Amino acid sequence: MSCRPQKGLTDEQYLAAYDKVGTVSGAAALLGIHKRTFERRMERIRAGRTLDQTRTLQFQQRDDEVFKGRSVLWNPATGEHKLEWYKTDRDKQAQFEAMKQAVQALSDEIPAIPAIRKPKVPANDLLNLHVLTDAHIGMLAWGEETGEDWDTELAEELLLNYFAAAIEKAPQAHRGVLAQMGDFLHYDGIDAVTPASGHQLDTDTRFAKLVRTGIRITRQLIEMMLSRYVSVEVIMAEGNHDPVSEIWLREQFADRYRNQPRLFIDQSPKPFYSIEHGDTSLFFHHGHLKKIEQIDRALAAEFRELFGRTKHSYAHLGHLHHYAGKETELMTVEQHNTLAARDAFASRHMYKATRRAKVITYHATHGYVGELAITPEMLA
Ligand SMILES: [Mn+2]
Repeated sequence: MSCRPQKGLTDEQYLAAYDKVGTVSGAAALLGIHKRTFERRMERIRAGRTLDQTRTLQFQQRDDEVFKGRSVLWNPATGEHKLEWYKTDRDKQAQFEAMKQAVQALSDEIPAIPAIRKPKVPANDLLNLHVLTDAHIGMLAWGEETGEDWDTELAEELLLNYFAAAIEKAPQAHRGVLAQMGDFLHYDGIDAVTPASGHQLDTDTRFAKLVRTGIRITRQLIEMMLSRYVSVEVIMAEGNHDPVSEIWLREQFADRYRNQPRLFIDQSPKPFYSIEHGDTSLFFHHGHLKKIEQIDRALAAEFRELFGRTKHSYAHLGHLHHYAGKETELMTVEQHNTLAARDAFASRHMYKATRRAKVITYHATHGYVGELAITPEMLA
């Protein structure tokens, strides 16, 4: 129950109190009101927006109140109305609606991720697959020891330069797939070790910084994809260096871009992934659980239906950093190079591989139709 009208204080009373005491807090205390209430009212008075009338004359029902009745106290001798009570109750539904509106208003203030303008690509049957595997961001390689330098900063610079060039030079395709095929981050937690075997890893950074860098790079790659392709799919495959990080990367980006209808982020927690493009199917696996010799059968079994309804199938692996390709009776399998430099471990064991990344173009009906390869030297 509420009693209206309130016996509100007049502008005159505010000004008098201030004149008398000389400070805002003193005047507020004198009137028995909160200091902030006093300040707000003084602002109104200075702006010429008096509350005198509205305060004393009007009963205003709030949005979430229901008017229930009115009581009047009057003098039986003179018939004069002395006081009026307006009885209200909170309407549950209206209260809920008001709350919903408040929440809505709050979220209106959170800047939405600006929609990336849809590129004008004539409809065609092409899909560009951007393969990016074993970036090993966070790894430290010292050129004198390994032949080439690598650290977090170099990784970020090279990946973004590479990707800008690849996006620009790749043929026009309606559909784009970013296959980030694992070991994107060199280590997976506070300790710089491989999660499965605990091998000590060489790193130049702190994990929190690595997380931030990984997110920043991925966001830019995705946005470049969206600016180039009408429809974009992103795979972030678990690697043996970053099985946990790939989970939060996938989940975080799926949530961040939940209102992007042109973008699909594969959130599958299984270490095998697929894309269907007309009669063409593409499969992905980091390469730590199945090797190139067994991967075709494993994928045909895992994706039995998709494999069965498509005519051309291609499997993509990373993990070993060197190139291998073969065609089996089931599918064409490729193991991909990386853009990253070798670490001391690889260099001491004389693992040698070309640094390279590719964009492979597939046709919905004809399968593989071409590719673009870029090495770090080409970007220098
Ligand atoms: Mn690996």
